Amino acid sequence: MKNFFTRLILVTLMMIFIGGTAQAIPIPLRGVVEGFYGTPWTFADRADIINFCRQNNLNAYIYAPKDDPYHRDKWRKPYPADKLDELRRLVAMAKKNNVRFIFAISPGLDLNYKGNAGDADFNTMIRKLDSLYDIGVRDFAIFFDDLKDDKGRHHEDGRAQANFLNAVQKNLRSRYKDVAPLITVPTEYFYEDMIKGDKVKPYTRDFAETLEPRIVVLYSGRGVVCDGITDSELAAVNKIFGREVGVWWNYPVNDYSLTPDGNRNVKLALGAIEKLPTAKMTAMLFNPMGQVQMSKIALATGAVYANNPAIYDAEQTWNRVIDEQFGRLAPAMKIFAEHSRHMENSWAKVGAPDASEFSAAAAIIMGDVRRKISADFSPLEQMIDNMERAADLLLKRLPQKYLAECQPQLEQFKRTAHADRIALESLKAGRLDPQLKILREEIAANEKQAIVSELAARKFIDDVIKFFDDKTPTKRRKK
Ligand code: LTM
Repeated sequence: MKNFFTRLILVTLMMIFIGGTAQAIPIPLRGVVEGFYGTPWTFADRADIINFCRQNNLNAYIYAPKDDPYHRDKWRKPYPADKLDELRRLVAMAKKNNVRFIFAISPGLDLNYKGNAGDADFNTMIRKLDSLYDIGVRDFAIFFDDLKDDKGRHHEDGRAQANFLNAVQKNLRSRYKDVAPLITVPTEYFYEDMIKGDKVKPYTRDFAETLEPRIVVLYSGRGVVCDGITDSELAAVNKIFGREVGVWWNYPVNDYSLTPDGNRNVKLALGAIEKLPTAKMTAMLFNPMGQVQMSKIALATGAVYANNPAIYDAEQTWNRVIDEQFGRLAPAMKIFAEHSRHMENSWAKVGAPDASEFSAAAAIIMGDVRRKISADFSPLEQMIDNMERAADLLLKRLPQKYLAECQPQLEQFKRTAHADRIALESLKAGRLDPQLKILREEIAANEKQAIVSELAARKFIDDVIKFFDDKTPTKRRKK
């Protein structure tokens, strides 16, 4: 009997859940942190993103552009009147849209903690934050990320930083009753940097022990840019800091997608937010790309996640938000975006693999031709047709506000699809079309502006060239 009742309760709970009547549990603080390197967003971009936050039930925007000098390099300097006025208008807009405008400052590059210089810096900080309080800001953040030297070391004192934060919070909250608890990012802001062996490193230990319990700590996961956060990873960091920490999530940010000559943002991160915790947490902030419009695919999926992590389905949400954002161009945008969602370099790895169906189909064909068995080229041929058509359509019909952010990548996508076709034709004919090497050079030259599908569609070109090169005696090979 007891068993029967237990099952009845379980089934009822499941029915409530499946019936969609289960209460969604949103992450309390959820939104966008403009925290990337490179040209900061414009006033219009920020106004647009505040509106986007409201539409997507995100309730926070953190102002933290690394390359706003008044935010970081010259944090002591007051904002000039015109900049302050822009901020005032954004704060008012955010308030109207029920979005918390969180003003962040990053003083760590040269902040003094001790003696007269320490007192002077503390007072300068309070004056600066007061100037933002006066234009309506009620939420403040002080960040200490990215303070490492060339050798990857930092010389920060966790206790001094935490004492500084505690004192700022005490000062603000003693004078202003309507200021929210501070938000911070420590210098060791990813798990692997907080731990040595099985011990918490001294900086993190001191910072965590000293920090006033209401101050909100954000961290970025196992690494700076990493492939998800599990509930147990989050729990381990909660334990270190003795509070529920929040997450600064580095997707879709692409400021680290650089070319050797220093071009930034060359690959677009157009995938879904994925692999994030379902356990209760206090804050989730997504760091976007400089390309504000193209960031909205990932950000909209992030909004769905943050509003109900327990039932979030990344793939389904990604399809839905692209339908909503691109209407009749959505099918083409999905084809393009699928080839531009994985971000990876020596220290970063995030986002679903690019075009996994393409890679799978290409791998089957390469396997067959290597084993000299007759290959079915049609699935890949169909995909390449679709890629070329999608690129043409988007280049022709995409509204200017999007094209301005993704034209080089679309053109590169078109080039890549065309080269894929020549590669496939070469395999079919059993001989390398000499055009293919020329096309590969063209793609390589354009990677200074745009990278697309480097581990899928572009890799296929390299694989095919290598396949023929391996068959050809070295003397007869053309470059
Ligand atoms: O992630 C954090 C906390 N800080 C910086 C960001 O400003 C930057 O945008 C990302 C991605 O490069 N990496 C960081 O370390």
